[in-house]
Amino acid sequence: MLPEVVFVLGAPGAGKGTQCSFIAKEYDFVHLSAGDLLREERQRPGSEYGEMIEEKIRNGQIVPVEVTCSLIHKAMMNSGKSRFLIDGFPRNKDNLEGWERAMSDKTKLLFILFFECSRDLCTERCLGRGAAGSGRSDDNLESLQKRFNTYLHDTMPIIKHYDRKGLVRKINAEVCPEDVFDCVKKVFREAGLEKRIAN
Ligand code: UP5
Ligand code: MG
Repeated sequence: MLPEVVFVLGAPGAGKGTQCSFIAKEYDFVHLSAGDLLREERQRPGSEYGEMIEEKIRNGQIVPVEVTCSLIHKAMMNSGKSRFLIDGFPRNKDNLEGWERAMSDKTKLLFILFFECSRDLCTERCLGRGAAGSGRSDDNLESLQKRFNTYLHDTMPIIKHYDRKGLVRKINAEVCPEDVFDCVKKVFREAGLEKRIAN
């Protein structure tokens, strides 16, 4: 059986990471955040990509797919599991085409979870997280403006591409995390994905 993948998309701060943690606790899915994998690679001593990744992240630009896709692939293989939430990827045409070249034959894409949240609310959340000490070099107003431009110009077309294929499951992310998760559970139920059996 091919490994199964759900892509998780939405604006910066929409709550992708928060919801993926909830899902991974209750369902048999491994949460792989492309952003977290890139931040780890940036910190890895001897990484040839560290500086490039930091530069891209601070400027809200997208890292070339060869780097991101190979980190995702490696994390999938190392997990030994077969169901994955891929959080924050694919974000542009380069990501999409790179994934299709390298991974689409090796995986089954189930659907796209799309968290919809206004720019103002997302900005407030990310700035709040920055003020609370996230340590993220992109949780500041200047980087957030760039992240949003990239999201609107590069990522929205990818979401539309999947929507035309009937794969997008849109969720209102403007309510409290528990209420967002109720909608996520409904999507999983409708897709026939059961909760992990407690043991
Ligand atoms: N929060 C969450 N849900 C809430 C709710 N319902 N109500 C109130 N508050 C809520 O949440 C953000 C904050 O909001 C938290 O404080 C949370 O408690 C609160 P989070 O769950 O972290 O949201 P998320 O959507 O994951 O936000 P994140 O900032 O991680 O989104 P981005 O998409 O901007 O960040 P990511 O880490 O994916 O990418 C960062 C950068 O990496 C990109 O800009 C890019 O430069 C690079 N990148 C690539 O180049 N390629 C990739 O494939 C991926 C990333
Ligand atoms: Mg995140």
